[in-house]
Amino acid sequence: MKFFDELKARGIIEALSHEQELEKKFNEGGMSFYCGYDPSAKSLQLGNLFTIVTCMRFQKAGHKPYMLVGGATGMIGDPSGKSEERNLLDVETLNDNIKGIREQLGQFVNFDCGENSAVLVNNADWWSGLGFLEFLRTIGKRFRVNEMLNKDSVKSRITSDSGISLTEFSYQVLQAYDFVTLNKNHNVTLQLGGSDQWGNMTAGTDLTRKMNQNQVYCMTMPLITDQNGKKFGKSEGNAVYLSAEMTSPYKMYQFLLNQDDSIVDSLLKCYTFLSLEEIASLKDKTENEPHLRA
Ligand code: 383
Repeated sequence: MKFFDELKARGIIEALSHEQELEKKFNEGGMSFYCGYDPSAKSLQLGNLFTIVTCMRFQKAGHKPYMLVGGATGMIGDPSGKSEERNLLDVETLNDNIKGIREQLGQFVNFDCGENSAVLVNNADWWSGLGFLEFLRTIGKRFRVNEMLNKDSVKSRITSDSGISLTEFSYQVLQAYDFVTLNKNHNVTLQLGGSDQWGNMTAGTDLTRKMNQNQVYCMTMPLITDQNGKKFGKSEGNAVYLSAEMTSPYKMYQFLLNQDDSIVDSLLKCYTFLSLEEIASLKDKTENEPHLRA
């Protein structure tokens, strides 16, 4: 099965910026792509893992991953999907978190497989040296505030009592310019992210067109929900972390084992490398021989 069809069949694609072009490019291989992770905690969680596993699939299909740790964006806080302004993290906590996340990202994608080896990048490398006036003159000028106000992440907050700070309002500009920088320096042409990231990602494709005169693309993955429509990956309201110190392997195992039969099929498609045939046969067994479940 072609790579694009496999992504579709597994339910991994929520939205594509350019469907037909991307179908061809995904199947051909050789794209450099990126996905970003903010250091908001010491460890990534199950929700992030879906996107990491997708990055592994793209790498196996011959594309080159740039795994971005948001040393700069983590200092600001993404308003996407958040109903309230967040507290800023102090620099020491951020540095600890960056270290933890770098180590985790290193365990999944392959950093030593020749031409399409993965690369770790940190957006603090290009943001920390940029002055405010220079920022306003070179990047700020390219943004229309009315378009920024139209992003879901901002729109939902504007109408709330607490509103949104200039800090969080500016977040989309940071992520957009990351795409411009990775495109310019590493020829990255694709960004992957969860559906909560669509607004930030399309801000990046627009800005890359304006600043680099290059066409770049994005793909989002669906938010995985449980049988009640709640965000998957939380146990009693707490995130299930990938770090064994923060969530014990036993607890993670129990969490996964306790998932409702009705979502197991989609979890296997998104989180594992089992073939679609194997998953179909497991689904069949779950439906017809539920009493044999181990
Ligand atoms: C920062 C700078 C970039 C590109 C992306 C980022 C991070 C992004 C974000 N992502 C979430 C995170 O960090 O906030 N603004 O926890 C999550 N991701 C991925 C996926 C997801 C998103 O790391 O939907 C779940 O895991 O996109 O919520 O230049």
